[in-house]
Amino acid sequence: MRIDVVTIFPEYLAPLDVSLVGKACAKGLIDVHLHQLRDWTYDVHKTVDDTPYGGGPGMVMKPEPWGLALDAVLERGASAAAPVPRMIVPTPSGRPFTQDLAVELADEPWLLFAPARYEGIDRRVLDEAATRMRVDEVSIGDYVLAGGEVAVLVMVEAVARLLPGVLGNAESHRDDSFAPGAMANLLEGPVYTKPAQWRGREVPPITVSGNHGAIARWRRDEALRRTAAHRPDLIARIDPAAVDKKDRATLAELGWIERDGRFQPTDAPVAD
Ligand code: JF5
Repeated sequence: MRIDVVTIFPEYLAPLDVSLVGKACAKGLIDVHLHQLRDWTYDVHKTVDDTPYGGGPGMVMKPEPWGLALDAVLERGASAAAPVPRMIVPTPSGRPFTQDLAVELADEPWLLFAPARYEGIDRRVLDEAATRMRVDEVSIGDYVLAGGEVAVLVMVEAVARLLPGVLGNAESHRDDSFAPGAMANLLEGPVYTKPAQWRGREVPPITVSGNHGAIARWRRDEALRRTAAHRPDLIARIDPAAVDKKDRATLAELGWIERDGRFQPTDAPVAD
């Protein structure tokens, strides 16, 4: 997979040389190209921002450097296997970045990230780019960053670990929270390793029982408990048909009962 990033802070993307993504690059599984947006400015100050039309606080990224940068990257990166990239623009007002979107992006041969600074990029840049390639504005969460670079790091790491050959067997991802499977859409419960006793604390005896059926059952209960505590929205999305008797009992103990075909808090008002 080829990944291009156009940014005024390429140094901010230095972590892409480290750890999992760094190793994937070293193995030739990912080919990262960082570009300095200011290389496509032609004034002495290398200006990339200007005041917003209509007034208001902050600055907006000027269209001309972005237009030239995108022209150059599209030309330089094009290959028979990947004639155009899929462009991703991080912004709090984008569509949510989810594991499903990471899986979709992991299937693309070429990604082009355009992280903004200031109040964002002149809209015409995205509108024109969208006539040449698929463009998605994507949010990594409901908070505001100083710029999109950190969001690019997040997305590249989430995508990279899904590429064939990036993860070793030991770190395989089939049991991830949000990955498809039996625990789909449940958060993972606690994990333990040796020593079995540490600072007077024992691991839960079930985890060393050797009873793999009972361990799987316990893990599922712990997953339900954590999900109910931290992400009640995910409990509300559980398909009641995917739930066994013990799940149902655990959910009831946690204050969730099935009503009108979905799980709801025991004390939720009754719909009429
Ligand atoms: C950005 C305008 C882009 O702050 C973010 C962000 C938050 N969640 N996902 C992305 O991106 C930087 C800030 C303001 C455009």
